[in-house]
Amino acid sequence: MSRYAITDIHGCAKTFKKMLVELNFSKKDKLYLLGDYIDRGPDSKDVLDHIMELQTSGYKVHCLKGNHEEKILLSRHDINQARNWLMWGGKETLESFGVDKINDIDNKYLEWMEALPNIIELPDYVLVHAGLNFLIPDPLVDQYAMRWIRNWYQDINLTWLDGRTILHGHTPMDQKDIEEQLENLLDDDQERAQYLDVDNGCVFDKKGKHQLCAFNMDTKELYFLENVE
Ligand SMILES: [Mn+2]
Repeated sequence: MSRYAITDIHGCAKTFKKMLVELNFSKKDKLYLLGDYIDRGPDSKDVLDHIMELQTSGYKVHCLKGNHEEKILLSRHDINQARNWLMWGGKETLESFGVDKINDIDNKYLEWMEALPNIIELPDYVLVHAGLNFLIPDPLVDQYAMRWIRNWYQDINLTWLDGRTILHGHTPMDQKDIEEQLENLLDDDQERAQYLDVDNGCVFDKKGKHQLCAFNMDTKELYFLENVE
């Protein structure tokens, strides 16, 4: 049994499915998906279909809400949000569903996204899409930050974290920077901040990115897979 984390799939359904094959993902394993399933990439509908199908056929897949899920949900009732969302890759999401308006998307997808949590706490990991707001005494109070925050590492409260590692996505990183974060994490210096960003910018066609990253939370191995969309 292994626990895996993957984030920011952003409509890259083929790459996501290929990664699960490479990982040999089975019903004995657990998969934690850290949000941003949709937008920008070519097949957001297929990403959601595949996740929901895995969940209903007995695979253990636990999903967080990302800022892109929040954005599509807000866009249903707010024209300004919708304008933003369309520019942030929402147009591609509508195309993948073959519709012109959000309200023509089957409600089961929107309800599924609406029900997603912002955080999963495990004995050894804290999972969030973007990060935590450590500028307040209890970071659990700021649910918005969990989906949106950037540049928060310098504020980490190691006492609050109590030996756990924060796993997150949201800010695309080069492969070498993810590998360096993991090295720091595995270093035995207890004073070090404990975090790992596993977003390798799968949907962005840029040097050092354009790969989907998976992290084995038990063996602490990283996997990188070139975007195959
Ligand atoms: Mn994000």
